[in-house]
This record gives sequence, structure tokens and C-alpha cells, in this order.
Amino acid sequence: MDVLKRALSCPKAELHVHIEGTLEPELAFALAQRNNIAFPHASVEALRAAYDFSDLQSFLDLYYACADVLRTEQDFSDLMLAYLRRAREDNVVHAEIFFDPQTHTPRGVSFETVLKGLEAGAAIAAAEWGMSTRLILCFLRHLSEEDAFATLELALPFIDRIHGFGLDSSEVGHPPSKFERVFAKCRALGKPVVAHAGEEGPPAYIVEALDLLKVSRIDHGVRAVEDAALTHRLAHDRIALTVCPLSNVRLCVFEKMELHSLPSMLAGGLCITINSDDPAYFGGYLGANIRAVQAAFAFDATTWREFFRNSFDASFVDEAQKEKWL
Ligand code: ES4
Ligand code: ZN
Repeated sequence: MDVLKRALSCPKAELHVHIEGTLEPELAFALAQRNNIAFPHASVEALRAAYDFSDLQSFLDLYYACADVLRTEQDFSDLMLAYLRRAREDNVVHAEIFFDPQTHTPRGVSFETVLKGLEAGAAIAAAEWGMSTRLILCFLRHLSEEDAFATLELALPFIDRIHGFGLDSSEVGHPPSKFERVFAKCRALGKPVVAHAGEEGPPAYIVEALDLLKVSRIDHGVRAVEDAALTHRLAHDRIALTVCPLSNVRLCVFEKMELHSLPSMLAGGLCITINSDDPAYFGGYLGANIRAVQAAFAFDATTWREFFRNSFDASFVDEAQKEKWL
């Protein structure tokens, strides 16, 4: 079997996927109709044609607007189940999935509705296909510290059902330091924390995420290689980086896949995992990311094995479960 086929068929974990970013245009239109919402796009094709982004913000504007069709527990359940059904085709056996409560609660959709719906979809995938999932609550960094604290309060009644916390949305101008106190509280609850850093933001934001937020993984981190001391530190401490190659190209972090920093990251000895981020918006799920990376870099079988081993190793499941997968 060739390297690509083996990489695609290998069991793997996905550690960086936003559930709201798995909303396919077809489902968005179906939910708009079901919920009697006037959706501001003429057709599925017209919506897809709008997926032409110039940077992170141009994507986020559309991503938050589309999320408005998600209203009921059933909607969130359908969204989760659709993602897991699709991820399974790429041999994902475990997924640690981000959700953004602040995208929903200001619209009058309760925290409980979001959480229960996502859990219902995940429960079906667990029963039907044996898929394993964890939910990671992400704070929107363009909003205030106060807003993040209020969201954490909303989560407290359900805290046993939330595995960890993350930080996403517009990076530049919203450094990790803004959320130092929020993350201290999350860690005091005994939860692992992660943060998007070094996607569009500078390597200094990765340093802040490590030093101030005390994250156990860095989401993206593709700009880490601009700082040799940071690269050495990440490699030495085996901090996993959840890299999302198609996302980085679609959001113009790199002009084309051939210019992605993955080879430099590998040369720097970094612990890399490959992920899909917002697969409905960026041209594909994990399998498509693997194909695009392989077309650009033709990595060998050992490198791919290492990426998938890293995905289990860096996951938040207990050691006994890891042993079964590794
Ligand atoms: C995101 Cl690609 C990306 N970056 C930051 N925040 C996000 N939320 C959803 N996708
Ligand atoms: Zn992301």
C-alpha cells in the first residue's frame, strides 16, 4: 500500500475541530428552513462561493453569521452527529471538539441547549460506531475578560461534562495575557487548557500561552518556527501543536501548501498533529488535509505514523485508553 493510503486508513485522533466550523451549507439551509429563519444567502452554491477568505477575520464574520441557524438541542445534535459520521470515514476514532458558547448565548440559545444537543449527537456516535469524544469550551478572545468569566459561570453547573478550556477567535490584538485570570480559574477546576496561538499572531503569543495560561497544547502554533528559542522549548517540553494545514492556506497564513511551515516544524523536532479546524469552510475534513499535505511534501510513512501517534499521545484521554490506541 502506498504511503498516502496507509496514512488515510490509520486510526487517528482529531484534536482541533470547532463544531460550529463543521456546519455544511446543506445543513445550514435545512436548519434555516426548520427554524423559519430567513437565511441571507440565495443558495447552497452561493454560500459556498462566499468561502473566499483573505484572513482569519473575513472567515470569522461568515462563520458567526452562519451559526445563527443553530437554535435547538436537535440542531446541535444533528451538527455533532454529521461531523462524527464524516470524521469516521477518515478513521478518526477519538475527537476533542471545541464549542463556542458565546456564539450562542447572546442569541438566546442557552448553554444547556448547546451542551445537551452536542452530547446527544456524540452519544449516538458512541453507541453506533464506538467513537470517543471530549468537549472543550472555547472563550472568544475578541470579547472581554468579564464576558469569559460570565461564560465560565454558566458552565459551572455542567462542569463534569466539560473536559477542558480553550481560546479562539480573532487573535491579533487579543493576546493570551488578557485571559490569564480566567484560565487560572479553569485550571483551579482541575481542567486542562489549550489556546490558539501563533496562527496569525506572533511567536510571543505562544510564549504567553505557555507562561501565563499554562496550556498543555498549542492550537496552530505554525509561527513558532520564527523563534528558535521557542522552537527548542516546545520540542524539549514535547508541547503538542495542533496544526490545521488547509485552514492555514485558506486563511492566507501561507500563500500555498508548499510554503507551509510544517517541514521547518518537523526539522525543529516539534510534536505535530494534523487536524481540520473548520472543515466545512476550509475545503475538507481530516482526510483532505492529509491528502493536501502529502501532495505538497510527500512525507514518508514514519512521519505520518508519528503524526497519528502524537494525536493519541497529546489527547486528554487517560493513559489506559491511550495504551489501547497506541
Ligand atoms: C477559528 Cl481557524 C480559527 N482561528 C481562530 N478561531 C477560530 N474559531 C473557529 N475557527
Ligand atoms: Zn481553530
